[in-house]
Amino acid sequence: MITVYSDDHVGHDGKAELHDGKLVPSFEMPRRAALVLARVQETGLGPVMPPKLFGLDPVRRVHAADYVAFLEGAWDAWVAEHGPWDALPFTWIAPGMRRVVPDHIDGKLGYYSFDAGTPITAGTWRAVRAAADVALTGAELIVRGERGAFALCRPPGHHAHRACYGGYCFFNNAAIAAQALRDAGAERVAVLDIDCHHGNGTQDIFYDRGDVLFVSLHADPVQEYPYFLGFADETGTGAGEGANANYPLPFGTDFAAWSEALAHALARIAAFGAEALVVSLGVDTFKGDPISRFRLDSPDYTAIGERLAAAGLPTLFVMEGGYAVEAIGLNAVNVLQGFRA
Ligand code: Q9C
Ligand code: ZN
Repeated sequence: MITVYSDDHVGHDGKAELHDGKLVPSFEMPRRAALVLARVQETGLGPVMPPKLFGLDPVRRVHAADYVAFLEGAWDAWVAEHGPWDALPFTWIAPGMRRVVPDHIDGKLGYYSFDAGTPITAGTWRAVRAAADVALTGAELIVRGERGAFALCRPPGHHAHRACYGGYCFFNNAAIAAQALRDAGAERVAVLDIDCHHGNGTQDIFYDRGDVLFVSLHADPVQEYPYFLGFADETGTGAGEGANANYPLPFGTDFAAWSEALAHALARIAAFGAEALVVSLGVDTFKGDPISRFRLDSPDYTAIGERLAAAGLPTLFVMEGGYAVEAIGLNAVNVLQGFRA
């Protein structure tokens, strides 16, 4: 299986995030992608290629133009105001307030975000652009007939909405890839999100569309981030009614229970008649993950890959979360090896 990877992520290197009332070192760090890449190379999964450059047009197919422009200029605007320390928002729009775009960068950060865990740094723009190119290059491999491809994206993307960042995500790489597959002629595309957190951004981007099915297995939002989306009664709206399926699972979920939900998810995907599958591949379902509460073990990821292969669809894997850094390479590449076997 071909892996698409760019070094351009390394400059996205947040110092800290708000966690348990403290500013702690960012869980989402450059070493994550480096270790996944190392494991790809060690295991001989297949060739590693750099992304092609697609520009921002395919990004704007799923993200608002003003949001993309904001991200491009955010670091410079922040530095001009506060100097070169990570940009973090501290206030947001609540019900009863007005949705107006502020002039000041501090207000803009709140306007375009939903949490205080997602720093913008000097290298963020370069990294988010490269991650989108990585995903788009992976999508192109699928269009050209590859049965599977791995977009080793960093930063991750599934929490990013059309015009809003958070959850360590800026551009929604999986959504950009799914849209690119549609634009290349696939009539129906499914996105299966197996990150431990609900893919709120991806769901929202496709919520009113019947051509892209979104299916997600994740920790129940009554217990876990992102808290405000990802419930089982969210089934889509308008033309998208019936094209969204959430499988919220409790803290402590092990592979047996997770696996049952996967069977339901795969049945939904089969019934939808997708021509291609995008997998939002988070491995923060691992029992050793420092911020998640599921109990999957490393060999389970191989079994997941086998199950995904059995779905029989051309499949693009897009890297999302996973914060047990020492195990991230093993767990992520186990999925890919299971798929290939
Ligand atoms: N104190 C992804 O896995 N912060 N994002 C949790 C709790 C948000 C995870 C911190 C976690 C976002 C792509
Ligand atoms: Zn996650």
